[in-house]
Amino acid sequence: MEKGQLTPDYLFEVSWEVCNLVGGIYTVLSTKAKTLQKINKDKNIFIGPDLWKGKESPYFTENPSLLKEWKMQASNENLQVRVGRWNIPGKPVVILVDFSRMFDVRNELFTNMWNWYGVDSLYAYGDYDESCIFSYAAARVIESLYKYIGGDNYNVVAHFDEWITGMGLLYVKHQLPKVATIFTTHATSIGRSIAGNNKPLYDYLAAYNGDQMARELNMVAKHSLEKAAAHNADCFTTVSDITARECTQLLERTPDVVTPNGFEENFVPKGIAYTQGREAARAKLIKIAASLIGYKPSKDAFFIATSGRYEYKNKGINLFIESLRRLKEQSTSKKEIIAFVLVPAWVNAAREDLAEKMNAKKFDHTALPDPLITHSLNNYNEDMIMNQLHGSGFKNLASDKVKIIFVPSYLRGDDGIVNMPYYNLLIGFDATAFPSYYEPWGYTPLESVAFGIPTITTDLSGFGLWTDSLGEGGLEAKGVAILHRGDSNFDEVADGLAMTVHSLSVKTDTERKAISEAAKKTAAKAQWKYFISYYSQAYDIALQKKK
Ligand code: 1S3
Repeated sequence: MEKGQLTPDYLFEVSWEVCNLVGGIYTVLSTKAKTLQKINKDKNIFIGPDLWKGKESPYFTENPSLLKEWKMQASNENLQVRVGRWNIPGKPVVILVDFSRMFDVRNELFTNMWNWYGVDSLYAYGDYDESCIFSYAAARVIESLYKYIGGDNYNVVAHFDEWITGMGLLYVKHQLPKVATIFTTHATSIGRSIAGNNKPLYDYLAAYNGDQMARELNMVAKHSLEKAAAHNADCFTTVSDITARECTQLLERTPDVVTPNGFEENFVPKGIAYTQGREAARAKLIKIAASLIGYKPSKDAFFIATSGRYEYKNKGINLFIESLRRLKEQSTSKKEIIAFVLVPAWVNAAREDLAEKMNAKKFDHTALPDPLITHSLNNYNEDMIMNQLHGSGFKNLASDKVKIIFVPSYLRGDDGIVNMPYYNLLIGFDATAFPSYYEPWGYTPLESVAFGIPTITTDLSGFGLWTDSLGEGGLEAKGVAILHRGDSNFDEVADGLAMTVHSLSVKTDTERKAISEAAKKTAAKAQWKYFISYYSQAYDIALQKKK
């Protein structure tokens, strides 16, 4: 720590993804927690939504004696909270707030936000109301706790992640002017929307006006909230340089610090546990493939995956499938490639015919009628991934050298087919690919290399650019292959990806192990014990403003 640097006595962090596994922000918070816990102990408090409303949650262990007195006060203030610990390394204190009975504050809250900060909620839709009420409830929790602990006597930091929690930040700023506020955006909502709507985000970035684009793309409410939070925070941060440029242009405030996302090595098994984990995962991959396709893949089949939130174009899911189609049609290699698309979609249920086959004692050599997917979907005919798989002619015939399997369920260990959490399955792959078009950081490739699985990503992802910044060397040196992606080179990237997958698939076991070690070394440089210093900087910047 630098001399004179201010540190928080109390640190509150508010996110929709506290004890709620939705996407990358969950990974940021849940891996960072252990390092923060070492520094701030139980004065580091996460606040998230109580989506289980009093019922048991797999992520949370309630502890009635934690903050017992305060809870009584909170209940008198009509705050419905549970206090306990998050079931992750570091076991940080968590307050879950049930905001479901607070919706009647909506009109007054939105009016205040307009009057105080010019946040325009008039044309809001979708998840906006729920997000804002949650963040308001979380801010009320901070207000109540602040008064309870005598917050005026301490350095108190309230940290808010993503536009979802923007109103919480603005409320705290208004009610508790001595609290140092931090706003971290993990994307700009308007940048993501420009990218997702097939408009060129990068070549024309300097010409976009965020407010005008928000009107054009019907994003005014989210954008105006995000912009107000960014402008009013004592410290504004984002997760990569590429997103920082977007913030400068579209939100018209340059982040004070870039806080890249780290990882925690203790999520990765070591030694024999690693080998056993990899074998178990591989056995599961083989079983799923064999049961769908009706024959056992060769022992040295090459398993590759993409994964993440269902953002079809931005996450490069379309590009992944297209590159495999090209490989299927062009490759003369004898190597069998089995690709998995691990992207949660609108799942109805685990397929019974598949579950039955997987559990049967004797292997049945017939392919299932649909050997492309593991769960039934509510919208099979409209699903973009399914449509692309069909349109690309994937049939998963025994004779096809490239096969592809869509696993549309969240992998939490209870999906009925995989029945393993994501990390337990990830460890069994030979490679992963995340050819994103829009990716502020990109945890999926970082997680992959942390598990020693080489990955392919693009120079439009924060993680890809960070890997580039580590110096010379590509896949062999870093375990990460970076494809150059721009606004208009889809075709070239699809070919590049197909070639990289091919070249990885024909590596010898020794070569593969060397790349796997290189991957782990890259991941080791992205541990929180290094990256936490960027957060310390952010806390300091915010607290200095309160002096
Ligand atoms: C965002 O989640 P996403 O998948 O919507 O935040 C993640 C954590 O900072 C980041 O890794 C990802 O690129 C962003 O897109």
